[in-house]
Order: sequence, then structure tokens, then C-alpha cells
Amino acid sequence: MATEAVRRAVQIIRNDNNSISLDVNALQNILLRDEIRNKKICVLSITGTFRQGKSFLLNFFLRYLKLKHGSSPLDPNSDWLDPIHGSHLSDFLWDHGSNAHTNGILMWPEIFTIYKPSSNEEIAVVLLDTQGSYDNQTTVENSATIFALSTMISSVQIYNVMRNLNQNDLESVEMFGQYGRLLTNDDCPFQDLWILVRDWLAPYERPFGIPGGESLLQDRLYGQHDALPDEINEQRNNVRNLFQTINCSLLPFPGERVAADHTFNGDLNEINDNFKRYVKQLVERIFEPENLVIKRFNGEEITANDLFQCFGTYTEILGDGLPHVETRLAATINNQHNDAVESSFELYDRQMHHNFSSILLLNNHHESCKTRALDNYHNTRLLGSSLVYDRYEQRLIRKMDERFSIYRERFDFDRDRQLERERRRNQQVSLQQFRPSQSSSLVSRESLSTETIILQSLRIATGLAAIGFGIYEIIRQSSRDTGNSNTNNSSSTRRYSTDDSDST
Ligand SMILES: Nc1nc2c(ncn2[C@@H]2O[C@H](COP(=O)(O)OP(=O)(O)O)[C@@H](O)[C@H]2O)c(=O)[nH]1
Ligand SMILES: [Mg+2]
Repeated sequence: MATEAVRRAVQIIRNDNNSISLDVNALQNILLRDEIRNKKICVLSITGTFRQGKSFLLNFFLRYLKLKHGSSPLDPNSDWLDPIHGSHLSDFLWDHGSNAHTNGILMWPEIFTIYKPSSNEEIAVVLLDTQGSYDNQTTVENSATIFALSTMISSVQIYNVMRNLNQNDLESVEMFGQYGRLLTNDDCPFQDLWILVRDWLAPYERPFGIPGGESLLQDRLYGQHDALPDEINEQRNNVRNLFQTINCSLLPFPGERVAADHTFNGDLNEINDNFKRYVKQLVERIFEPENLVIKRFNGEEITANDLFQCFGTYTEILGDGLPHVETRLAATINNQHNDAVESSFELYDRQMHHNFSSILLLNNHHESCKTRALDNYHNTRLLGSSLVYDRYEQRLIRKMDERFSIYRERFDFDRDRQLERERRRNQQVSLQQFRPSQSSSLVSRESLSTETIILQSLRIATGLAAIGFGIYEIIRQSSRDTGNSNTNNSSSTRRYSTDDSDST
């Protein structure tokens, strides 16, 4: 049962109402202490489904650190699990019952140092306990956030599972781990993973401890089988690519007192020896000085002080919230990639709407639009491994090539039409060239007939004018004749009168 001492684990990440916040002061008080702030750091964290003995197990790690690397370390040959050095495990809170007890992320406030002979330096070791995923108060997004954050912050993440390593467990690691990739933009965002199977159910198939774990990993994670669905092979591949190293250990059942008796208060004497034996193997393997995994950031080993900064950076990123997590990770990934493929394809298609004077120009333009569309796709930050990217990249290429064949057909069709037009025009020209007399006679006939009409009209007009003139002459003549006789009369009269006057 939990005791007073358990309250000493410090909550550094709060997870209230599914919102993550960092207790900067609490973290600063632990990581920025003078004696460790400039030391390189190894961060061990444990995560997994709630109520499966995570906090309980951390007490073994803490006991080891206290007794082997504390202020008064045990004789190197002494067994740190021997109850004579204290029989109670009571530091990290664990409890019976079915409800979750750990909220957010807790850090043990004492930081121990382990001397690493090969580099002649003291490495600071920090322990993190995390809120279990899939507890009944947490959303999937929130579990993913805690998993992603604790895994990004740690150099060794223990992923705790019950009885066996199932497809579901790998699916969770895959789903939650993808967020680390998204947040760090790193293809292999995490360092060491230990898959820890509690109450291993088939020791007759695979032995307890690390050898049995390695054999299970070979079967469940490293094996690629043609007979397996692609989805499973891909999932295995994704999980492998998330971590630099993956190990496994199979733990025995700790005994009825631990598992099911609410009066159990952490007495080492009441825990099955077999369980303690394999826990010891695990703890000593992880904390063996030359095995210590130093936390890296952007590939560089970091100090406690750097880790403090990392916490700030990551919680700030997570403050914006994670993208929505679908329960079916594959569906989410596929949707994201589909959308990215569609928008990249549209970009290609928009840029291809041009007229080209030659097939060479069309081909060149297609190639450059294609490159731009592929860049666009790859520059979109998406969930999923390089395998997924490869698959969707092929899809995008296929779509663009298919569309290009339509552009080519259209180009060929337009060009054929153009050629046909030119052919006809040339044909007409050559027809005119090859039948000049006929054509010129046609023309002359045309112009002749016009001339004829004009001439004939002129002739008619001239004829009419002549007739008119003739008639006019006749009339004039006859009127002149009449006039003459009148004139003769008057002149005689006038002459007579003159004569008369003359005579007067
Ligand atoms: N079956 C089983 N129960 C365990 C084991 N280790 C611890 N427990 C019990 O599981 C319950 C939950 O433990 P706790 O450490 O609080 O789980 P957490 O929610 O994963 O941190 C407690 O009753 C523990 O005594 C184990 O290896 N197997
Ligand atoms: Mg717990």
C-alpha cells in the first residue's frame, strides 16, 4: 500500500481536463541543482496501460539506485534486493483497485549518479512515472500526448504490457509514437524501448527474462513474413523505425499477494522470488554503467540543464494540442496522405493548363510540374513512416502520368487538326498553281462579262442618246423652219415700216 514517502514523487506534468501543463518550478528544483545540472543525463520512464504494475515496478529501480548509487552505497557484492537492506517498497505510489492513480508525469526528486568508466564521467539518472494510457478519465489524444511526451523526454522508455505482446500493443506504440515523429520531425524520434511483458503466460514456449523477450521480439516484431498481411508487416516496420533500439523482457507473475491482495504493502518477502530474480536482471542490465543510455537531443548527448529546456520546448509544442487521433491509426494516416496527394495533384494539374508549341516543351513542363507536386507532397507534415510516403508518392506519380497521357492525346489531336488544316490550305494553293489557265479564264470570263455589261450599257446609253439627239434635231429643225417663216414676215413688216418712215 502507499505510504507517506510515496508523496515525494513530484508531479512535473499536470494533465487536468485533458490539458497538459508543465510545473516549471518543480522541474527546475530537480534538474537545475548545481551538483547535476551540467552532468549528462539518462532518463528512464515507464508507460503503458493503467493498473498494470508500472509504479510498483519503478520502486525496484529506485531501490537499486538508492542502495547501489546513493549516499552510502552497499558493498558491490551485496544483493540490493535482499530484505535485510530494508524490506519495503514504498516510494512510488502504487495501489490496489481498478482506478488510475498516477496523473500526468511524475519525477523522482533525487537524482543519482552512476560512474561510467569508459568516458570517465558521472551520469545523472532520473526516473519518470507516467499516467497509464486508456484509463477511464483520459481521451485517446491525451494518452498519446503523455506517451509522446514521456518518450521524447526519456532515453529509455519501458513499455509495460500484460501477459503477452499483442497486435494491439504494437498498434498503440505505433499510433502514439507517430506523434513523436510529427513533433520532432525526426524519422527515428526515440532512443531505447524496453517492452516489458508482465505475468508472461507461456514460459514453456519462451523462457522468462531477457532471452525469452529477445525471442518474442524476433517473432512479433522483427519477423517479416510473406504470409502476413501487408498491414501487419508495415506496422512492425513502423514500430521498429520509431526507436533506435528495442529490447524485451518477460516477467513472471509476482504472486497473489501483489496481484490481488489489498493488504499487500510492498513487503519484499511476500513477492515471488522468480519475479524478483527477473526484475533484478532487468534493472541491472539497464543500469549497468556501460549500458546507460544518455539522453540525446538532435543527435547530441545532453545535460540535466538541457533536459530542462527540452521539457519546456516539448510542452510548449504540446500546448497547441495534438492533431486529432483516430482510434484507427491507419485510417488517419491514409486520409492525411490521400488529402496531400489530392492537393499536390491539383497543383500539378493547374500548372499544366497551357498551350504548347512542341511536344518537347510539353514534356519538359510536365516534368517540372511533377517535381513541384512531389515536393509539395513531401513538404506536408504527415503521420506515417517512409513506407507510407513511398506508397502514396507512387500513387501521386501514377495519377500525374495518367493525366499527362490525356494532355498528350489532346496535344496530338490538336496538332493533327492543325496539320490537317495546313494540308488543306496547301492543297488549295497547289490546285491554283496546277490549273492557272482555267482559273485565269474564269477570272477573265468574270471580268469580261462585267466589261461586256458596261460596254453594252454604254452602247445602249449611246444608242439612246443618239436617238434622243436625233429626235431633238428633228424637233429643232421643224421649229426652226416654222420660226424662219415668222421671222421673214416680221422683217418684211419691219422693212415696210422703215420704208414707211423713210417715206415720211
Ligand atoms: N498481476 C500483476 N499485478 C501487479 C504486478 N505488479 C504490480 N501489480 C499490482 O497491480 C496493481 C496496480 O499497480 P500500479 O503499479 O499502481 O499500476 P499502474 O497503474 O500501472 O502504475 C497493484 O495492485 C499492484 O500490486 C505484476 O507484475 N502483475
Ligand atoms: Mg501508476
